[in-house]
Amino acid sequence: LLGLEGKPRAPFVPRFENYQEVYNHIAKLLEEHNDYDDGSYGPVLLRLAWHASGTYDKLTGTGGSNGATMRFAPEGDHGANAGLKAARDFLEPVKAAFPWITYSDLWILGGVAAIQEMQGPKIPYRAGRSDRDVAFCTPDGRLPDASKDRSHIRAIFGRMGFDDRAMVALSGAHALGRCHTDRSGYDGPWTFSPTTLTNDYFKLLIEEKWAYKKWNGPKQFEDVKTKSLMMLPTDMEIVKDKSFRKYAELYAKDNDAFFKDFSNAVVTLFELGVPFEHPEDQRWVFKSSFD
Ligand code: ZEM
Repeated sequence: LLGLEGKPRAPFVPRFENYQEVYNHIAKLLEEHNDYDDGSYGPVLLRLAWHASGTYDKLTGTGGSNGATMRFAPEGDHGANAGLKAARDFLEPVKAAFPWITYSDLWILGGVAAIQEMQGPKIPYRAGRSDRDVAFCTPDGRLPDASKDRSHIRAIFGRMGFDDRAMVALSGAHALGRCHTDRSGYDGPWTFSPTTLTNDYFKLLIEEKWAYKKWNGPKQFEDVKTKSLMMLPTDMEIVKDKSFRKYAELYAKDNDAFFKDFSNAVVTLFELGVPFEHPEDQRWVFKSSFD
């Protein structure tokens, strides 16, 4: 490319400040569009980042957030991804305002902003994902099935490389958001504050009594006291399995321990399979809108 003087123009290499601008833009949109669901697009943005990342397979090195292949029909239409169009559409004006960012980096930055803006821990970030074409779509069935048991949870998250402790920490994301009958078939939120990240998911799992919900939908649990909260069969495994339960008890008692382990596990999740140029010790920490 030539500039006005006919000299080569230096290519635009975005820096931390540029990504912080994108973060700020997402934070502003989150604040403006507070009429969605329980008052925030935050939960569905986090779910988009998780489903982009959670397809990773450590044996073949396929899947993960590099590629943003959920843009394409085979992967976007997978049952597990139902409803995530809302999150992708939310980020479209951000892509238009900052065309230099890849969809792959943008979706993960959306997840980072969602967690931080919903008062969760800082999620250090590295840029460097590139968008790939439809040929890189992952096969269906790589994301967890909520109707299954502990062996399925361990198989799915083990395939990504996670241990029991990280699996439990990551599950704490279900403090946020809700199930939608027109997406997964399940119904309701896990906590009373679904737009603020807390360790309430673990507190409720351990302290409340849970019973099967009597309805025509898929098998799920409801709290006996208020019947207004829900747990998936996979959520209940977190307190039924001895090894999982140990960590759930720790996180229920100690929000700082939860935040620390959650942040570490999410950073790992969001980077699975990405061939970064930037070293691990040079991750960026974005300022939140309330910092
Ligand atoms: Zn979820 N998740 N998830 N999850 N998830 C839902 C919603 C959300 C499982 C699952 O089947 C479901 C992780 C792990 C697991 C979020 C984040 C993370 C829903 C409801 C289901 C059925 C979807 C709907 O109807 O809209 C299972 C089986 C999991 C593991 C065993 C991990 C890990 C997450 C992030 C780190 C979030 C934020 C939501 C709420 C989305 C929303 O729209 O409110």
